[in-house]
Parts: sequence; C-alpha cells; structure tokens
Amino acid sequence: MELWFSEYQSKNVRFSLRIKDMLYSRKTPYQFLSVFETEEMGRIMTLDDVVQLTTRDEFVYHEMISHVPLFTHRSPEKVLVIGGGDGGTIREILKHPVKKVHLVEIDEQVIEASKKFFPSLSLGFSDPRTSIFCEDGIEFVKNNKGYDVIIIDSTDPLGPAVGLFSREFYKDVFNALNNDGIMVAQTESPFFYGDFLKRVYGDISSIFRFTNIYTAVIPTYPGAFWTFTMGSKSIDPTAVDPGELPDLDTKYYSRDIHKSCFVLPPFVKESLILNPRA
Ligand code: AG3
Repeated sequence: MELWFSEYQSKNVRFSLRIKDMLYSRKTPYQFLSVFETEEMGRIMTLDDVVQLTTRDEFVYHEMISHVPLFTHRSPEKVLVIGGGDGGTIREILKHPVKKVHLVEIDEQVIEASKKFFPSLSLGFSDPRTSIFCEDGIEFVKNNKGYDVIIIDSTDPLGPAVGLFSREFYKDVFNALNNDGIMVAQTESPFFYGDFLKRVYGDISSIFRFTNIYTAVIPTYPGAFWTFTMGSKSIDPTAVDPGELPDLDTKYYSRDIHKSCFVLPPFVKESLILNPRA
C-alpha cells in the first residue's frame, strides 16, 4: 500500500511526499504536529499538515535565515530566535562566536519532538549559550531588550503566527534591538504570497532604516523560491563586503551567495513598491 503526505500549497496546488513510516502524530495545545520518514526527503516535521522541515533540505533555510543577518551585523553577541523550536536556526547561530542565544517557542512539544526525532537539528539546545523560553514571542519582545539580531523563524502567516507578521510586532522587535540591530523574518514565496510580501516589506521599511529582501531555493516549500526580509537599524546590508567574511562550515550559504541572494528578479522587484534606498 502506498502512503502519501500531501500539503495544500494553495487551494489548487498540492505537494506530496511518499511516506515510509509515520513516527509521531499528536495534537498539541497549539497545532497538529507530525513526524514522518519519507522515501525521498528524509525525515520531515509538519504542523497542521504544512511542511516545516525535511532533513534533506533544511540546511538551506536554516543557514540562510542565520548567516545573512549575523554576518551583516559582523559582531553579534546576543541573538533572539522567535519560533524555530526545531533548533535548526540555533544550530547555525552557534557556529558564530555569539555569547547568548535566546529561543522563544510557544509550543514546547515542537522542542520535545525535535529532541527525539531530529537530533541533527536540536543539538544546540544543550549548548551553555542557549536559553529556551516556552512563551509567546509577541509578549516576549515587549519585555526583553538588548539584542543584536532577532530572527523570526515562524510558520506561515496563518492562525497563531499571524501576529508575528504585524506592523505592531515589528515595532516591538525594533525596540528590542540594540542601536545597530538587525531583524530577519521568513517571508514566504513570491509565487504564492506576493501581496503578503509587499505588505510586510512596506511595514518593515516604514520602521527600519534599511529593508532588504533576499532569496533561497528550498525545494519542499511552496514555490521553492523563498524569501527572507531583513530590517536593519543602522548597518547598510549592501555595504557588507562578503570577501572579508570568515570561513564557515555550510552547504548552501557562501560568500558568493551572500552577495547574490539580494538580487531579485524583475517580477519580484516590480511587485514591491520599492523605496529609493532599496
Ligand atoms: N518555518 C517556515 C516554514 C514555512 C513553510 N511553509 C509551507 N510549507 N507552506 C520553518 C521552520 C523551520 N525552522
């Protein structure tokens, strides 16, 4: 018998993976969490039937959401991750000489499932620099400050994550950052979420001095062509000379990628009302 997992990437598009084994499935207080072993993409975690990560391509997302802002800042000491309970982003951040990493994940069961089924992602949880808070990220940023970089590693802008894409939240993120602070958020695919991207880009640009979108190819996410949006308080991300960056053990991110990832195709550029600085 063939078993398949399918995600509705839109009302009319489904993405399916053939399943070898279903390892875990339970309703948490926040969402429906499953772990599958697949034929093609390794082990996967889904939340409410949406693919969050596969062990085959997670490195692209986690390297890109971490190294681009951290190397843009150059000397980050204190970093906050909102969401990201699987630990993949923490693993990448810990490759930098940071002093403190705070992870704020609302759903403790995501953390527990990752410890059990994704040891290659969750290994940074036990690092002495890591502190974990099982709290609502929206409240957390209102009450905690002094970060150099804040990374918003959220689910899609639906249900519980909607507040993590609001202008009010980005203002609180701005205030939680130091004067040279940088934030980055995962901002979906321009193919499926074009209007959303434009709205978020506009909101972040209205708060931060510099706003830049960069992209990566993530085969298991809708559209495969994925965006991240970075807001920077004082450092101009385009002024970073990637040639000066230290070596890092990565599989997608590189000095060349750091430069090229900010290049946007015309259909994306034209879909945004770009301000004169962009
Ligand atoms: N969070 C972003 C997942 C978005 C994927 N969307 C989708 N499949 N429709 C990833 C969490 C990994 N740390």
